[in-house]
Amino acid sequence: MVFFRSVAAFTRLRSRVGQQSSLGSSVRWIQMQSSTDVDLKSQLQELIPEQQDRLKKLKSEHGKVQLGNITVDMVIGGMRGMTGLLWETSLLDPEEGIRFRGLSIPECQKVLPAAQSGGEPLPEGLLWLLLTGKVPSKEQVEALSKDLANRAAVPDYVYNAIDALPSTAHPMTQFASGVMALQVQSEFQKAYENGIQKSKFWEPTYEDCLNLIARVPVVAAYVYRRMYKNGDSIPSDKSLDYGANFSHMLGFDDAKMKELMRLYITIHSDHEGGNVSAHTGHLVGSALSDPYLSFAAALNGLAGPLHGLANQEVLLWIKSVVEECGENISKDQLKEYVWKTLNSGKVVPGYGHGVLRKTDPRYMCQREFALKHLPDDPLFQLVSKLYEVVPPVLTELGKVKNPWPNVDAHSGVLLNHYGLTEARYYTVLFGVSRSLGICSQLIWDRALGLALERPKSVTMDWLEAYCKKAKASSP
Ligand code: NMX
Ligand code: MLT
Repeated sequence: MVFFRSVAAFTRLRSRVGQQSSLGSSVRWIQMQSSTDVDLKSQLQELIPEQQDRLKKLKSEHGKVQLGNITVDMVIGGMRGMTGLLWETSLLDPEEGIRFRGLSIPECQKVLPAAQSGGEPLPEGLLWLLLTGKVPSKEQVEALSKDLANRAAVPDYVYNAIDALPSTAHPMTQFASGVMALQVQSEFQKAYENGIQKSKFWEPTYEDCLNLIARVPVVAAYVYRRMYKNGDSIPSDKSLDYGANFSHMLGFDDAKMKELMRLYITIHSDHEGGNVSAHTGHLVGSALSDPYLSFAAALNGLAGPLHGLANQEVLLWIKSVVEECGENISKDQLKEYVWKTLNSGKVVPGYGHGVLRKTDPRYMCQREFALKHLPDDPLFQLVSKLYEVVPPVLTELGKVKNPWPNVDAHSGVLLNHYGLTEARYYTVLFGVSRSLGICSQLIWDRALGLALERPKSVTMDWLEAYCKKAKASSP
């Protein structure tokens, strides 16, 4: 639960958000920044002792409360449904989807500052929200935007490390290598070597995280221009916000593409802590590996086809549909194509989820963007047809727990529309965005002194013996 501090701001907010159907009849309390201080680090300095006390109290008063039963299915089945991680920045509801510090995506679109009135949220605002739990003012977002722009210098050895790879290497390999090379500048590693106190760990972590978030778009854009635009890099423009500048460095200056990039970075940033990339970042960070090491590890998880690489797979799959059947494919033909994919042992990319049991709200907001800006795009129309055709087929398959589309089912056709057609690059965009969520939580991991992650594993022998014993002792 987030609490509200400024009455005037709440009144304004309620008149803007109060009628949101997603809020239902319950009044939720949204915390607006009451401070006019535009320095994010000093805001955190105030918040951290409060949250440390809160965690201490939780542990001392409720440390022995049970959160559920672990079954053999859960141990075998990828720990699905097993509550086992503390993750402060966002929470995922299977039916409703993600909430960033309590705010749904439509709420974020309403209350976070935008580049233009009624436009998409600025990712810097979302970063402020993830870190502080408070909705920032426009001035605070502008200050954070400038801070990030001033941190964005990337040393030449990072480019050289990328250049050492063949330009045909997968963009995620090049991107993760660039992030590893950025690690040379880790403040946390230096501070740790110099014997920093545990209570101060969060401070160099904060510096590393803000530097990393500032620098990943530069590295990502370098990879794109190297692979697809003859190495002709575009320097960053410090006058632009984070999303617009990334789009600019990639070579896309269309105002709508910049809006899309702001939305894209906002919605892909965080999806609670159990997904492969977030969990990996948190796990590696729990060994006190610095944020660059942790985030590079997270990227390697994101690069898997069941996780972030699915956005690449979706566009390639859609293009294969068009190649084989044309753009004006009928629903019956499409259904046949979906079955052909399934019968060949492949998954339908962009559909299904480990937690969600409804259409992903990240899919819905991208669909709304498409309906507003590109309703006649033939690939968008194909994506819309798939939305009707795929869920009944996956339901008929009988084993899929969630037949509905996830975030990756939509992103490619939007990017493709504005000229970013190179599908193999798409997961890099996801990675840039995910730096916001993973780094925000890493700062809190160190501020709260969260423990080394070390769950217990068992063998099949152990499980069989345990179950035999449990059966024998049951009445
Ligand atoms: N197409 C075909 N089969 C599927 C699909 C799908 N889209 N989704 C689930 N299944 C299968 C799954 O492979 C499993 O089969 P088996 O028992 O033979 O191993 C069965 O249905 C049960 O899986 P679920 O419990 O529904 O899903 P799970 O939690 O294991 O996996 C995903 C979740 C996301 C990995 C899975 O739905 C999938 O492979 N989707 C396609 C890839 C994708 O879009 N990934 C992106 C997820 C979002 N992200 O960005 O990370
Ligand atoms: C994500 O955004 O990380 C994906 O939807 C996967 C997940 O939440 O498991």
